[in-house]
Amino acid sequence: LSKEEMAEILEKPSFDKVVLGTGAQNRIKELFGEALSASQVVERIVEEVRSQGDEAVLKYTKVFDGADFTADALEVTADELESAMAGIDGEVLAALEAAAVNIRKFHTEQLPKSWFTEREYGSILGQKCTPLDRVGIYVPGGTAAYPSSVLMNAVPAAVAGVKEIIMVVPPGRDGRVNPYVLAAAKLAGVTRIFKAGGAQAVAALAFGTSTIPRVDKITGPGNIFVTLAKKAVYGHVDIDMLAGPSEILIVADSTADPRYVAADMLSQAEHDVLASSILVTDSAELAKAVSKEVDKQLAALPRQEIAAQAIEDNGLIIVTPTILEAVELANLSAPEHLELLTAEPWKLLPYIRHAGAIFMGAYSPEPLGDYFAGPNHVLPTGGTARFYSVLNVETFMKKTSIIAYTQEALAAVSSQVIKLAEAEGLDAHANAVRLRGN
Ligand code: HSO
Ligand code: ZN
Repeated sequence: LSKEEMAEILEKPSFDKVVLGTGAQNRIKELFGEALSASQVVERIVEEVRSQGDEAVLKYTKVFDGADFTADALEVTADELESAMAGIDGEVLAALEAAAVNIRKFHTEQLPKSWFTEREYGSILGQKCTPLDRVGIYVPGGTAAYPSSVLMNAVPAAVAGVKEIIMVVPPGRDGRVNPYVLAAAKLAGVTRIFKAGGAQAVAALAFGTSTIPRVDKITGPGNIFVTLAKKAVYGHVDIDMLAGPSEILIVADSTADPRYVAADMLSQAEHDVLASSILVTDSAELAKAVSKEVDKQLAALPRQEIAAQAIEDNGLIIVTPTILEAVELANLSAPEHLELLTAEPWKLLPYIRHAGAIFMGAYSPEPLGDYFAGPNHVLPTGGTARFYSVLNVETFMKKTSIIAYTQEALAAVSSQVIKLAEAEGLDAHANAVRLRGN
């Protein structure tokens, strides 16, 4: 196949082309009195929260989450946090703690340094790194309420030095939040937690309400409504990225164990019916064995319905003439997760240009990165690894330039600065330099 044909096969569904199911469409008609697209729904909710604050947040929390609150019950209390910590499985808590240690350690290595450099005549130039004041972390609800994602968002923010980390998470119908999510928030150093989700929570974080404070940046994954809401508020606040369904692409040669390949493909398939799992190999024999193995392992999975649908719709096995052509397809796909299950993965690494995270060799399965190794699991999807980075400490920081000239240093360049100002017709600019003499 040509490169263009391959690109078409590897193309992922775009988040702004998502067609809502008939159930959701009917619900929208019922709620808003007319048929609306997902982005129109989001636009309305964002505007309503912007103008009416808590009232709109509470209204949509009741409508979408089935939880009926007053504004003073939106925030998770210290008692609720304590009882969540006390009520969860001790071994899970210990594993979360160990994961948090690894994540903290890895992200501490990423801390950028402010720097200063000396130039002619005693002038100094520099770059100052500052954490954001207040950030908002979105955590999905329901079966996608992952404590690991709480750690992956909040720990880097804390390492960056962010003073206030505000978390939002949709409550269940009973008004409660998954206790493991609360425990992870406590471990990670989240400052305040609010029981709100969807576009209404994103809007509340972006514009602030009487109860929910306005933040400077919103990070974290969510469903299509959350993603569209982040897009809608971008510019009022910063956002991390527009995340879509999980993806894995495995480049494997004949030395790979088909059981490992199949298991790793299914690990992402079980996330979502829209997840994509792709194997690219130079071994036709491995391709056949993996195909068999996927069916076998799938049959034993509790989430087999979701995983089977994902494999059916977006599962692919591609056989290439050489392993370097397999790597080229990986670059074309720019997957969220790329596994190199080859005899010498380090030899392939220099050829990889586009991937969110790269997992090297047989003993670095993707779920190790999801939970424990330390690098972040909030990664670019949908081919956006071409231009987005993995969530990291600098996601929660910004850079400011420093310029410090001496009189002599300014005098040495003033005629040239004045020339440029004059060329742009900006005489006040020229004056500011001229006045200081030369
Ligand atoms: N693989 C997901 C993250 C995750 N996995 C959370 C398990 N829990 C991100 O692509
Ligand atoms: Zn995962």
